[in-house]
Amino acid sequence: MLNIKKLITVTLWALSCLMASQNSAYAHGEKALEPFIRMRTIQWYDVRWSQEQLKINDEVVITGKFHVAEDWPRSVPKPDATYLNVSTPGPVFIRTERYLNGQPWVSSAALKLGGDYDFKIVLKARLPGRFHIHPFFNLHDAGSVMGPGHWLEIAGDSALFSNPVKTLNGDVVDMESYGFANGVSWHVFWIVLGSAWLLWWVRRPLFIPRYKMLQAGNEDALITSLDKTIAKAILVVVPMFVLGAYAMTDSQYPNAIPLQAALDQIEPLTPEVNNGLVQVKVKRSEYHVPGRAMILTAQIHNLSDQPVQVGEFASGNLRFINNTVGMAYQDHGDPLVAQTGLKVDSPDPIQPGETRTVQIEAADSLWETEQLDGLFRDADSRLGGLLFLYDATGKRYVASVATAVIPQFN
Ligand SMILES: [Cu+2]
Repeated sequence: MLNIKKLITVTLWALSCLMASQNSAYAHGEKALEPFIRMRTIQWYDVRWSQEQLKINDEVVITGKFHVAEDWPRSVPKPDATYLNVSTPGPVFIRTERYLNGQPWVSSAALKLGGDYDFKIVLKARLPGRFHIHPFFNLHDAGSVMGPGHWLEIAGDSALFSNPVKTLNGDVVDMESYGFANGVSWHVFWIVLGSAWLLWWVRRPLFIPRYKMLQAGNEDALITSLDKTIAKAILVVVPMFVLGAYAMTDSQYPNAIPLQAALDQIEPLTPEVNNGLVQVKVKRSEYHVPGRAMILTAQIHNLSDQPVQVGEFASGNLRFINNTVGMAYQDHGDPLVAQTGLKVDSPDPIQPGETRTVQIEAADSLWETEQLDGLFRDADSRLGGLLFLYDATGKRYVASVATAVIPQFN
């Protein structure tokens, strides 16, 4: 008896610890994804939120760009069916619009390796609170790849939320309540019917007593003729009921279209990343474990007509900024931006026509806190990321780099 009490106490204590720890955890598992997937699949950049403080029914627009890495990991299925979604803690927003390369995007689409895309998502605030929101990609057979997150605050009364939609035949319906009673009654109907049928059988001898009765040749006592009659009645009545309800619905809504399952066809933009004007070849990269620094030895070939400088390195949603160039967009509230994290050993601008080999150092504890340093424990320890170069006029050149990483442990 004492042992059972002890067991219950320990279980309750463990449960309350678990709940307490969940209250203070904000992450959504994005750190758990293997670094090579975060760095070498969807490479997000220029992601912006139109506003942070909203009221119920207000809209927020998320815009951004991404490059689909050329060096897509071998072990990850190719992006033949992908869906851009928004990660939220529950239905706190509804998504009203979504575009890829300016084209309305409803279904899934295939992405091309090496392709450049821009997106726009419009969300409408539904429930009050403070939420961390990420755009993210669902990749068929591979899982999800999170984009950069942002805190949004919604104020107001959730009862004021409305979601009117105009149907194809011109009716305006409120999606918050439309068909709700019908949906609930069908669920209740099936739950009651299913539970009743289950209870009908559960009240009989089960498992071992049943086995014993079978062994003793008493199987006739286990299934009565009433059971058989009820089973036959269900077999006839349930399909008739379903078909009847289907026929009624069909006559009530004659112009219904099925849920669409085709893929959208959307072509990449004209190349924005690796457009050939500034070419970057990474010859060697080392990760210094104690210094938490990635050091890239890169050959930069400037084919543009202006001198260029390395301004930023972005990888797996981390951004390392070279503040001596200071051209990169700086979101000071974003904890994943290392404002002074990037250094170049020869800081002079690379002249038009010049080819120079430079050492680029991206150093910050973010490598460790975001668990990207687990890279060299992977069987596929290759780094991927975007290198941003700027000329004096502010024009930007982006290069997608991919290279094997050698760890330096001391
Ligand atoms: Cu988040």
